[in-house]
Amino acid sequence: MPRANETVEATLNEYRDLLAITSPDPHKARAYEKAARSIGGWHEDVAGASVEQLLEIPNVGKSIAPKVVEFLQTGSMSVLEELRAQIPPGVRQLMSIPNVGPKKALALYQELHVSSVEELAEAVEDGRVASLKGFGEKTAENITQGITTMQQSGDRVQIGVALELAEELLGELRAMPEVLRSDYAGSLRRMRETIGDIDLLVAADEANAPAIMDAFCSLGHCERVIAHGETKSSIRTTRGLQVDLRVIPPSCWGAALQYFTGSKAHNVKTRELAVRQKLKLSEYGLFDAQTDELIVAETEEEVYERLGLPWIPPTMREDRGEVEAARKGELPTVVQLDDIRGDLHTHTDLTDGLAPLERMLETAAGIGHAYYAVTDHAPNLYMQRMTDEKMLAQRVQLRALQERFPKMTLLHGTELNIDPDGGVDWPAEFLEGFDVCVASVHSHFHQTPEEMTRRIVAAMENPHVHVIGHPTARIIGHRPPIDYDLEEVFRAAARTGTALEINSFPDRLDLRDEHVLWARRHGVKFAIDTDSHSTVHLGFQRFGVGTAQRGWLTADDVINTWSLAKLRKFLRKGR
Ligand code: DGT
Ligand code: CA
Ligand code: CA
Ligand code: ZN
Repeated sequence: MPRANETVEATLNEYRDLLAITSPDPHKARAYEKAARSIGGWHEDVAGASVEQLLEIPNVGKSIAPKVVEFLQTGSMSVLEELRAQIPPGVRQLMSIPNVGPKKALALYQELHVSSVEELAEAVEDGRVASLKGFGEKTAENITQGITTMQQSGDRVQIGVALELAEELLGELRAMPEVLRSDYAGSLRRMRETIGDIDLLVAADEANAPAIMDAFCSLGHCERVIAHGETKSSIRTTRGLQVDLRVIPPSCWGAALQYFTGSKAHNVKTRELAVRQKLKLSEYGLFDAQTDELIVAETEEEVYERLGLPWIPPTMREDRGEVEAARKGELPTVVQLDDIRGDLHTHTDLTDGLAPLERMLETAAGIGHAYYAVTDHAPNLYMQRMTDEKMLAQRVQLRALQERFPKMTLLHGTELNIDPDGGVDWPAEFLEGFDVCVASVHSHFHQTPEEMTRRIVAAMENPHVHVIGHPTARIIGHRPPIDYDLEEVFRAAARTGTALEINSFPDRLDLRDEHVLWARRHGVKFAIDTDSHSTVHLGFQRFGVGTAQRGWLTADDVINTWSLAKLRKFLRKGR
């Protein structure tokens, strides 16, 4: 079951958006935004919580708590219903376009009667937006850019959302005794960063297929049945994502899993390989092309083996040379979640994290980390109000907590801000005191590519900077990656011994898979970190590991799979 926290977060965020449109007081909307984030990241499930219990959550005050209780008890909030009646849903959709805020959304609706992304695109096209008071050519151009950024992600959803839904659906299907095996296939199994639709497979006796299909089409998640067949059905879920379910005989489970995992390009390669061996590969199995006799079908391993290949991890099946490498016996053994020994980028409530230090440490220890770095924000991110004194006090606190965590070495770090010239927040003497420093771009996103390249290379040349955090600063569907010379930066990372982060947050996944693959060829090392701002984020490492696998990384390429001794040597950075 999903936690109630997520639905409360989504509801408060909707209310926040509508308030931002209608209320002249921006603080009010911001208060709801903070509360939404806090509840989303709160460690306990808020289902059935009382006002008193909710008041324990940071940023949840006397005005918000009763509204959340109302929502938890009745499934809606009367104040939200009132605003929903005033503002059509399309206006809120406009706000999800990068570069369109609440004021612009309202003006577009009131002046031009625009209430959908499509209508806005038209209004930009025919010049109505540019001639609107307070808009102009430049704004219209920015809006076009925003629409493009949004459309590039299309109707695809983030992997985090899709995986959670797939696991829930599989949970329900697995409760049926007729279901012998089940799994998800498609882009989700390959761990692509966004998912077009979820592909579920169930192995069952043919006679039971109709009952399974009926059950699937009447699940609580189902908003609309798109197709209801005997062995294949598709539904649209309440969260707007399509799910395909196929029921297959247990005897050809492996062949079906291989086929429906894809990618299409990978399948073309494996089918060609079959043809060259006078075989035929389909979702039903691997057959003799002449006699049509079935050779293997039950497991993926058998299918690959009969093709003359080792089993290829799903995350590598993108036709990026994996079939050729496998044939030559040169497929790398990619990093696994179990290989990860620690996290080198995390926050606490000393800056913008939600949980206090101790709670983060308890959760990290529960995951089984051998080392764990706390890297709160440095002072140049002014909003966070960091000071030297606060940072040093946290270090004392962390050192004192060490004895409570005998199996996990606590590292004191910080997340520095790379300024426009490549400098960072503190001088060398102060940086010397940290065990690990992550450095990230948090401002001035629009420098020229030349300036940006110089900036990042300069940061890497700093002997106290160990990891570049979220190297392209993209937010999937919201902010495009910053533009610089990747080749130059990858070379400098290898030369200076600076790791590049694979930020595991599902809307970042930064560096992205293709760039990881590219950087790896330069001998760059990586850190798969969560950038956790709450205890629930500490589990995101699976997404970072998926991205690393898609970039063909081995455990040796990833510094936080190393022993502490080896890691410490890397962190000395030749000093
Ligand atoms: P998505 O849903 O856009 O995120 O990406 P996929 O890869 O999940 O694509 P999808 O759902 O259309 O199909 C799932 C897998 O099924 C796909 O990776 C390969 C296989 N498949 C589907 N249709 C075809 C087809 O027409 N030919 C071949 N060779 N494979 C197909
Ligand atoms: Ca799919
Ligand atoms: Ca599909
Ligand atoms: Zn961070």
